[in-house]
Amino acid sequence: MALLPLLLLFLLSTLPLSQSQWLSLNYYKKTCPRFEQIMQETTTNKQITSPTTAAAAIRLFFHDCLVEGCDASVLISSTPFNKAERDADINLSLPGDGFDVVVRAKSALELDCPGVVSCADILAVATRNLVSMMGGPFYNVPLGRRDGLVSRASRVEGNLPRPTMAMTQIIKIFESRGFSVQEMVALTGAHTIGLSHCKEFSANLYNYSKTSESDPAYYPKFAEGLRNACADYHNNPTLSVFNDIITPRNFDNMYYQNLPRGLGLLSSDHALYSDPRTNPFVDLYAKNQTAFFQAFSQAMEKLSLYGVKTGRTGQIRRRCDAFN
Ligand code: HEM
Ligand SMILES: *[C@@H]1O[C@H](CO)[C@@H](O)[C@H](O)[C@H]1NC(C)=O
Ligand SMILES: *[C@@H]1O[C@H](CO)[C@@H](O)[C@H](O)[C@H]1NC(C)=O
Ligand SMILES: CC(=O)N[C@H]1CO[C@H](CO)[C@@H](O)[C@@H]1O
Repeated sequence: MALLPLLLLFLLSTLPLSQSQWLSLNYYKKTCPRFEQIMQETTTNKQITSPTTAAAAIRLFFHDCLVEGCDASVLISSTPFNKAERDADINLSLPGDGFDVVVRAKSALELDCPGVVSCADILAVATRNLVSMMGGPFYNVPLGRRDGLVSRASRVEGNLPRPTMAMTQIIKIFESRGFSVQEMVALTGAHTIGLSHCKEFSANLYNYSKTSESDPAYYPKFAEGLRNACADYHNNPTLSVFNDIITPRNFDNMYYQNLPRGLGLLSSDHALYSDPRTNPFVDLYAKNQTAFFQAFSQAMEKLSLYGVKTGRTGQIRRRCDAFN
């Protein structure tokens, strides 16, 4: 009698086989034993020669995962027949170093174990390695993602957060993918490193309102510094500013400490502090870096499993920028 419910439970638990059950930490142990070592060497060398790589790769990974899942769809180049994800307007600023670290790792891995390692796994592990190289936490990245078969610029808009979006809309983008407000706040702590181009926040600097040249959410001296730094941004669109001006090269919790001081850069950064739904988590992570690192690790591992392709829904690309 007690067997029946047990059997049912067993059947139910095997039915909706979640994708992440296909993944495992030692997925390449037999097929590509030097995977971890090659990834470590490639990410370290690349970061030492190009220190902007870490931030570039983290943002690239985030954009990859939110559109079609973590399946390297963002790495595909456009063809005359398909305008790919990376050529959506929002990517204009996805920096080359993020793509390059993946290409380098793929080349090295193809020499060692051809046709085995997916570009999606490479991007996920490169991101993890670079986070911890910058002083951030180390977290597990289960492996076995396959590379996606779809990459379309038209699927990008609305699926990625923009600094000008209302907090309700940003929260919706994350919640519709199963990420809580707290997880969203923790993930956005990635703005503790990297850059933003002036055009992303210039509307808050110049002619902000009738009564104020810049957004009063900025500490006045910081606003003045930003206005100077970005003065020529119309002529020079490459002008950019550190997301965390206090410790731009350390992965720490300074991003959250900056926000109450008016040292946030993007409007969405300011909103994270001013919105009552997100403010308690900003407060928590500003006070306690351990709590931030734990939350960031868990949320990044969860993000790395989002929309993962397995079996026939994906392939192992020969080149990361083209479907086979
Ligand atoms: C809450 C919503 C978010 C918004 C509105 C947002 C928006 C932006 C914008 C506009 C930039 C500047 C891009 C540029 O000018 O080059 C940026 C940079 C960056 N973002 Fe976000 N972001 C968000 C969340 C995230 C998340 C969740 C992550 C990662 C887990 C992330 C990682 C990064 C990184 C690392 C950079 C620096 C890139 C570099 O230096 O090349 N962001 N973000
Ligand atoms: C600010 O706005 C005013 C009126 O709308 C305009 O005349 C002026 O050129 C603007 N200044 C800048 C720096 O954009
Ligand atoms: C900081 O957070 C960690 C992890 O959540 C917790 O164990 C620790 O007690 C917190 N420290 C303080 C001072 O609140
Ligand atoms: C790096 C990159 O691919 N940038 C592209 C992003 O989108 C714009 C507009 O579609 C393209 O012109 C860029 O080349």
